[in-house]
Amino acid sequence: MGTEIEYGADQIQILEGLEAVRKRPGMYIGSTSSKGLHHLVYEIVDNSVDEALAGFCTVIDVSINEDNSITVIDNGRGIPVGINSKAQIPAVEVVFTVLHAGGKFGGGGYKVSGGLHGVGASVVNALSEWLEVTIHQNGKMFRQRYERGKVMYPLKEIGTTDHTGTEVTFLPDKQIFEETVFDYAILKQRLREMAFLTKGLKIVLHDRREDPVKTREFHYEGGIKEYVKYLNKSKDALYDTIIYCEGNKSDVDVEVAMQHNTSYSESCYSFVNNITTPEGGTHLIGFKNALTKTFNDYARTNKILKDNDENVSGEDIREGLTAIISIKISEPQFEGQTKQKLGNSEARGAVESIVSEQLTYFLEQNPQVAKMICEKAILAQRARDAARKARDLTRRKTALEGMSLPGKLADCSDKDPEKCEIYIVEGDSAGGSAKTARMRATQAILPLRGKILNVEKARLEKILVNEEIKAMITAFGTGISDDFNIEKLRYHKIIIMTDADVDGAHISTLLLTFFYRFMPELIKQGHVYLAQPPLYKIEKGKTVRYAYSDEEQSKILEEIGRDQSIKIQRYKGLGEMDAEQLWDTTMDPEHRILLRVVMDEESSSEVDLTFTTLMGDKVEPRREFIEENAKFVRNLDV
Ligand code: TTJ
Repeated sequence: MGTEIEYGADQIQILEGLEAVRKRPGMYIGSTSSKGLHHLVYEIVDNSVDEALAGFCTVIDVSINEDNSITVIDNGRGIPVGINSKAQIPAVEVVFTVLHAGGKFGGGGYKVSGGLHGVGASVVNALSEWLEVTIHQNGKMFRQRYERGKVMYPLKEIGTTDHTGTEVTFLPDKQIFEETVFDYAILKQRLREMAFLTKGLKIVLHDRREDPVKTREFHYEGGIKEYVKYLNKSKDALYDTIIYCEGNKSDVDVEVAMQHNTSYSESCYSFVNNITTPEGGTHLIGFKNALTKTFNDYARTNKILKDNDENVSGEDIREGLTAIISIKISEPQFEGQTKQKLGNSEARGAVESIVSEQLTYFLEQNPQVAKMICEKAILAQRARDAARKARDLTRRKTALEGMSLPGKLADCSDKDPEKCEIYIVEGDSAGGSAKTARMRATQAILPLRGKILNVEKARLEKILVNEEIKAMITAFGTGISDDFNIEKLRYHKIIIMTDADVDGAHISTLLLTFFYRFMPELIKQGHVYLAQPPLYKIEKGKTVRYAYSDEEQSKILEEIGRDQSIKIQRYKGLGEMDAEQLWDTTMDPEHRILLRVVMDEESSSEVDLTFTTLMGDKVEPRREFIEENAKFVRNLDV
């Protein structure tokens, strides 16, 4: 005999609210792709992080269960079970069934919230086939279960307990999400970041689909200082200490950690209430202003900069800098294209004054470190001036000044960038076949001679004298680094076409390193692709089929029937294909396969670290990375 649930006006309004979420999930979690699926976890975990920020939770335990449901357990005070006066139902039921009820429980403190600004637990509930919450509070255990947001039974007492906390298990709804298999690596990256940003909080992640269960624990008493150390692990630090500033001003909690390394790239990551702000904003501006002013003042006072020397620029001071800027603010205003840029003006002043004051003190107490940073900045300034001169040589001058496109570029005739694509081809022979094979109107070919420079360890002025790099900069038309202007891009598709072997993969990696370090917008705006030449040519009598993977080869062999007459060729290089085959298999927009290179904003610090680990000087971190990721490699050419 089930319990008849009375549907009063409120209950109907609640169901309509959650129905709205199920009708347009993208409005609440951004998308129903893998990104939206993983957002569900962050929405739930954020509540426990709030409890940690309030000082009541020290451990959050996250499990990917065998059925791909997620369990989150914290040792906080437990969601209140008392009747909410307004809704006349238990507070916990409000949290899971009333839209946007995810606001702060019991007021005060900061609420961290997922990338979509805390749509709360009720959205997760609406988008789950089922969700169960168990609360340990006042020596008693309580439980409630929902299915697609509908209450299955009133909150009930189910036993006694010797601790407090909240446990939530939910199974994402296959009717909503295209993909309901969680990616351990995605959750690992974000949970590690949350632990770095919440010093002292222990977050444990279990993958119970594995046997034995795979478990990782993230616990950083040093918080963002340990984050900087982690991001610098594949680089050589310029000095041992991690510079750290923290304080509160105009109701803004400010935390900054930074350390220079010997590289030439800048890796500054900013966060608001644990949300990453890849477009920066007022907190990042305040940080940069404080840095530039403090170092120039110090350099002048200590005669490192002479009176007639010009100031070092912000970029010069931030060359080789790894920094985390993390603020907590009660009413964040997000702006920008993807609402990931902070607008609150009080944040700029708060960060600027706290960093200026504490950094000035640090430099005075650590003159050797201060001197090293100033000298590196002055070197960077000189290199930048030299680069400017060298760069002016690569900027396409008007026809009058004679600077034209690189000789070896076979340009396309159409001038509309939207329609045009440029193939960066490894080797002159493949370049020759590509020039013959191409569609002249919209396909340009730029052959590269062998391996290009590894820019991971090079400053701008060094790469600007490299012929292959200059040719690409001139052909793309965008300029480079802080001169870069995406509006001037001459081709909307930049297609890397290399041999399907280890050398080809290495050249692709070198090209991606160059694009990422000196023209990141090309990748961020989705202009970079990898051509996929076929791995096998399968002939049986007159029939010729091409396979792009081992799996596809087996499928084709099943289809056409295996027998002695079959001839299989494993392509080692583009040069083994004539122009017609190259066109049919790899360049014809009707049939070719292109892999678009994408970069997920949420893991930008991880992408940066990956490039450094793979392309940088240090061998040990690279070996570890390869060991940890070798299992994901496909079609390895042995
Ligand atoms: C907030 O302040 C009043 C007493 O209750 C506190 C509270 O609700 N703490 C809390 C909520 N701890 N953990 C949660 C929570 C945990 C998970 C996994 C999911 C949700 C929606 C909330």
